[in-house]
Amino acid sequence: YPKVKRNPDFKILDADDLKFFQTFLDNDELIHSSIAEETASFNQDWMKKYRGQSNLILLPKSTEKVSQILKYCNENKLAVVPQGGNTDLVGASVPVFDEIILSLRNMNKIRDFNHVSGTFKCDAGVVMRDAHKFLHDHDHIFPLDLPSRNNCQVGGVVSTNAGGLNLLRYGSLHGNVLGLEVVLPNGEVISNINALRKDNTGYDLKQLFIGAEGTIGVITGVSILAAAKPKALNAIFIGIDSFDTVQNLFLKAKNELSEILSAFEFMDRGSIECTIEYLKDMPFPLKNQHNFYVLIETSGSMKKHDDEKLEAFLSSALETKLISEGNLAKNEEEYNALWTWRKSVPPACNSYGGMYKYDMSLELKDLYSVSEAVTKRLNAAGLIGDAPKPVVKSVGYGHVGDGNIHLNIAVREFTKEIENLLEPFVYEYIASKRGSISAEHGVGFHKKGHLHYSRSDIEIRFMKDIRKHYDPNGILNPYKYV
Ligand code: 2HG
Ligand code: ZN
Repeated sequence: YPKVKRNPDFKILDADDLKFFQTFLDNDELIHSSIAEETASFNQDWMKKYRGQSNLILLPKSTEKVSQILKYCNENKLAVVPQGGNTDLVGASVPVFDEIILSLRNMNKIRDFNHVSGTFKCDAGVVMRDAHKFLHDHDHIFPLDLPSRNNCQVGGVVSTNAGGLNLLRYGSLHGNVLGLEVVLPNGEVISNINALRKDNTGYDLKQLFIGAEGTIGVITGVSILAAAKPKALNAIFIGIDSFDTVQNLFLKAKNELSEILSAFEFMDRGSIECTIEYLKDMPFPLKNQHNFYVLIETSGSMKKHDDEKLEAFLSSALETKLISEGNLAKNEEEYNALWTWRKSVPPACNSYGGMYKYDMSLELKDLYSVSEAVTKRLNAAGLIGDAPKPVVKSVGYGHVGDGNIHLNIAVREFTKEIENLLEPFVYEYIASKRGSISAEHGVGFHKKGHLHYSRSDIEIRFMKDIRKHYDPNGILNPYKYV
C-alpha cells in the first residue's frame, strides 16, 4: 500500500483489548497471532495483490457479539475490517494496516425459508454454495450465482452488491434483498430482516448497506427473495467472429428466447486461450478457435417448450450466419462442463503470477472497445508476449446482458510500467464513454479516489456525508471506498 499512511488516531491493539474480547468470545471465535502464515488467509486478498498485517481475527457466532465488538472498537477507536469469504476483487475485504478483522464465517445458519413466498433468511456468513444447496433441495434457487460460489458468503455478496451470472434474468440485489440485519459502528442493531415485498414507509434504508462494503455497518443477516427452481435448463457454447455479431445475436436472443433467457455471457479469444491452458485435459467444446465465444443459458418450467424455442432460435441463427459453430449441452454433465469454461476464466487469468483487473459498464456498442484499446496500448509498448515480457495476455469477457465487461491483464509480475500504462488510461477511457469504472466488483482500496470518473462532485459529497454520519470515528473499513 505505497500511498497511504496509518491513521494515528486509531489505537494500537493492546493486552487489555485482547482480554476484553476474551471475556465473551470462545476459543474458536478469536485468532491472535503475529505469525504471518497463521493469519495469511485473512490478511491476503484472493488476487494476491493486497496484504494487511492484522494479528487479531474475531469470528463471532452471534449478532449480539458483533454488536459488543463494534461498540468496544468504536469507543476505543480500534479500526475494523469486516470480512466474508474474502473473494473480493478490489482490496475491500483485507486490512491495510493492523485493523482487526471481523470475520462473519461463524455466523453460518439458515434462519428461515417460506416456500410459498420464496423468502429466505440466513446469517451473513452462510457460504453461497450452501444457500444454493438448501434452496435447491426446497425447489428454489438463490437469485444470484458467481464463479466464487464455493467461498463467497451471502453477507459479503450483498455488501459488494455483486451481480453474477444471471442478473439478466433475476435482477440485482437492490431488488432481491427484502430486508437486512445490520450492526452499526456504535453497536446498535437495525433489525429489518423482514420478508415483505412491499414496504413504502419512508426511505428504503437497507439499500444504503447493499454495496456499502462494510463502511457504515456490518451486515449480519439477510432476507432475500428466492426464485422457483427451473425444471428445464439448457446451455449452448457458441463461436462467433466479431463483437458486432455478438450484439446481434443478443438482440435476437432477447426477442426469440425472451422469458426463458437466463444468461448471455461472452469471452474473447484470449480468455479462452488462457482457460484452455488452465483446464489442461478438459476437452474444448468447439472444433475451431473463434474471436468470440458466447454462452447462452435458458431456464424455464417446461423442457419441450424451451427446447422448441431454442431449436428455432439456433437454426435461424445458423442460417443467417450469426453463429459459426456451437455445442448444445445434451445432459446435466455437459451443461456443467460448458459453464466450467466460463467460470474458469478468472482463475485461469490469475494463474500466471498476477493480474490487473477492471470491471466496467458501458453501452453495449462500446463494451469491447475498451479491451481493444488496452491491448493496443500494451502491444505498442512491447509488453505482451512470451517471457521475459511481463504481460501474458490482456483479455475481455463478461455479461453482455448487463453491459458489463471484465478486463483481465494476466501478468508474470506486477510492474510500475504496466500500471502507468493502464491507469489513468482505463478510467479516462470509461469516463469519455460515460460508463462506470465499477460495474459489480465495488470500490474497495483499488478504486478509492477514482470515483470522480463515474460520479459527480455532489454525489461524492453525499457519500462522504453518509459515511461520516453513520461512522463518525471512521473505524469501519478505513482507507477505502470514499
Ligand atoms: C465473473 O463474472 C466475476 O466471472 C469475476 O465477476 C470476474 O474476476 C473477474 O474479473
Ligand atoms: Zn462478473
